[in-house]
Order: sequence, then C-alpha cells, then structure tokens
Amino acid sequence: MSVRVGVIGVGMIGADHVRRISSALAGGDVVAVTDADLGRAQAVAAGVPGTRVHASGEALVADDAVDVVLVASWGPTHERYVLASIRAGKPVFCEKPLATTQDACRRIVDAETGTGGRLVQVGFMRRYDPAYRALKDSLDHGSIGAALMLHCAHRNASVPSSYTEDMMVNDSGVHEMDATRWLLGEEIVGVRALDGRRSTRAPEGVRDPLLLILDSASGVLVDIEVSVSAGYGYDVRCEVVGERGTASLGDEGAVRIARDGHRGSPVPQGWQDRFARAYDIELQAWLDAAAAGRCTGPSSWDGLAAAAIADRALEARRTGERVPVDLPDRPPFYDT
Ligand code: NAD
Ligand code: ISE
Repeated sequence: MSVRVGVIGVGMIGADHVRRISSALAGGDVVAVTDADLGRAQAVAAGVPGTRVHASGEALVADDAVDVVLVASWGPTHERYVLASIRAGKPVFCEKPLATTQDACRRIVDAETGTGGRLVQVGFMRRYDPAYRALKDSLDHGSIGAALMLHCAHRNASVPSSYTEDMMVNDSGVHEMDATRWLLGEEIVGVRALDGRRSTRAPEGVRDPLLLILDSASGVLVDIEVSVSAGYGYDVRCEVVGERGTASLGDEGAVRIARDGHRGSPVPQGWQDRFARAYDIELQAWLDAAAAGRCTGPSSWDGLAAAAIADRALEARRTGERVPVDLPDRPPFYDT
C-alpha cells in the first residue's frame, strides 16, 4: 500500500523530493503540493499527474487525501506546518532545521509528546549517508579508540541571494551540530565562534567564513568551518581524531581520474549530488515507517538539541564569548 504524500514548499529540495518519491522510491505517491509561489507549485504538480495544488500549507494538511506531510519550505515557516501536522495526527517529514530557534522546537516537542507516539522525522540526512555511517561504525567499533577531537568543514560553492548571515549557523552549520551529537553519542555543552578573514566572494552582509568550536560533555573538542562561497565545489569533511588513530569521511562513489599529468577526483558541485543517496535512503525509511504506522530517524528532540547549539552559536558570534549549551531533560517519550 502506498502512502499519500502532501509536500509543502517545492523550491530546490522540495521539488527534488517530489521527483524522488514519484520516480525513484517505492511506497509513496505525491498527491498534493503547495508553495508560497503558487506558480511554482502548479509547475511541479504538472509533472506528477493527478497532483492537486493547495492555496496554503494548512489546507494541504487538512486534505483527507493526504496521509503524510513533507515540509520543505523555508526554515522559519517549518514550525507552523509541523504543528498543524501534529494536530491533524499526520506523520511529518520536516527538512532541517526543524525550526530556526530552540523555543520554536520546544513548542513542537511539547505538542508531539502530548500525542500517542512520534510523528516527526527531521531531515538530518547525514545520518543516512553511507560515508557518514561508515565513519560512525568505525567509532562505535572502537577502531581508533576514544574520540578526542573532530575537525569538520561545510563548504558551499555558493548560496542563493536570499541567504542571510544567521543561516551559516542555523541552516548550514546545523547539519554538523546534529552529525556531531550523533557521531559522538553525547551532548554539546559549550560553543565559541571566530570569524575568519572575510572572503571577497562573501555574499552581501554575510561574514564568511566562520569557525565554530564546540565542546562535548566528555570534553571532545569539535571545530566546524562554515564557508558559503568556496567557489570550487561542495565540500563536506569530517575527521575524527581518536586515542589510537584517525577516521575520515571517504570519497564515497568518487572516480579517480589520471590524465594530462594530473590525478584526482571531481568535487561535487552541490548537496544535490553529494548527498543524493542519503536523501533516497532517508525518505525511503520515512515512507516505510509511515506505511507500518511508525516514525523513526532523527526526532524532534534531535531538532531541538541542534537548534539549542545553533542559538548559542549565534550568541557566541555576537558576544565573542564561550556560551554554555544547557539542554532541558529529554522527555522519556524519545527514549526508544
Ligand atoms: P528554496 O528557497 O529553493 O525553496 C523553498 C520554497 O519554500 C520556495 O519555493 C518558497 O516559495 C517556499 N515557501 C516559502 N515560504 C513558504 C510558506 N510559508 N509556505 C509554503 N511555501 C513556502 O529553498 P530550499 O533550498 O529548497 O530549502 C528549503 C528547506 O530545505 C530549508 O529548510 C533548507 O534548510 C532545507 N534544505 C535541506 C537540505 C539538506 O541537505 N537536507 C538541502 C537544501 C535545503
Ligand atoms: C542547505 O539548506 C542545505 O541544507 C545544504 O545541505 C547545505 O549545504 C547548505 O549550506 C544549506 O543552505
């Protein structure tokens, strides 16, 4: 049986997810879409016969023909659509970030924990990426001993003109905040921020690049470079320094070419190609879980924990100080 999917926000990734569900994955049919730009929604719907266009996200959530909701609109709009889905009792996949502040995530957690079971999966797709999974396996199996430090880089070739400075933290760096918690299996307790020399290619009004330094409950130090106008490509790196060795993300699927006196492999140009398999795997897992009446993967709690780090990182960038990250107790609802 296929679950009937409604998609809110069909910009770059929303349209890609519509294509993915309609032509690459099993067990899901896109039946409805909406977007603040209705022309865009109509264009996407035209590519999937039988898909209806709703005038608002709320109308899409209320549609009886929609079993599950996928939210891929801009971050600040996620909260209202996730809350609407929870109120309607419908499973919802929300692209990261769950919401752009810890307070907004708290409202989602409070609403979800008042229901009979999890409804929300957050789109932290690094957890499904084969290279990240292999890295986590090497840590979990003790191949390099206990982790001491993590060096991460998140480089975008470029970003759209709508990109704001805070997004370096709560839209881009938030991936590494979640990946770090997941890889280490522990919480972050403090964050510092340092600005690098501003790139002449930096978007207007954006101090780019940025270095964040996180420390974990057990004392692991994590540095995260966020660069959003790297130009040469989309480059996501992670190296774990352990007591007995190091482990780094592999170049999953990359071909090495030797020619004309050079040897090397192409750099992905965007998240679309670098994480294509991860998106497939995470959304297939979401569809399979929904068909089985379950909800798995990164939870609202994970969304809240990442937003807590992002909020403090923004404060650290403003103040120049190390800012502690104090998470509230995790509700037992999220134990399984
Ligand atoms: P985008 O600007 O290309 O698309 C966003 C779409 O949302 C636009 O079409 C816009 O018109 C629409 N929209 C804005 N406000 C809306 C509202 N209130 N109701 C309905 N539609 C609305 O942006 P994007 O790059 O596709 O990003 C969308 C979301 O996906 C963001 O949260 C972003 O962080 C996330 N994202 C995740 C990944 C990933 O690697 N997991 C990659 C890209 C984007
Ligand atoms: C975008 O929203 C994503 O999530 C991409 O994966 C990330 O690389 C980019 O910086 C974000 O803006």
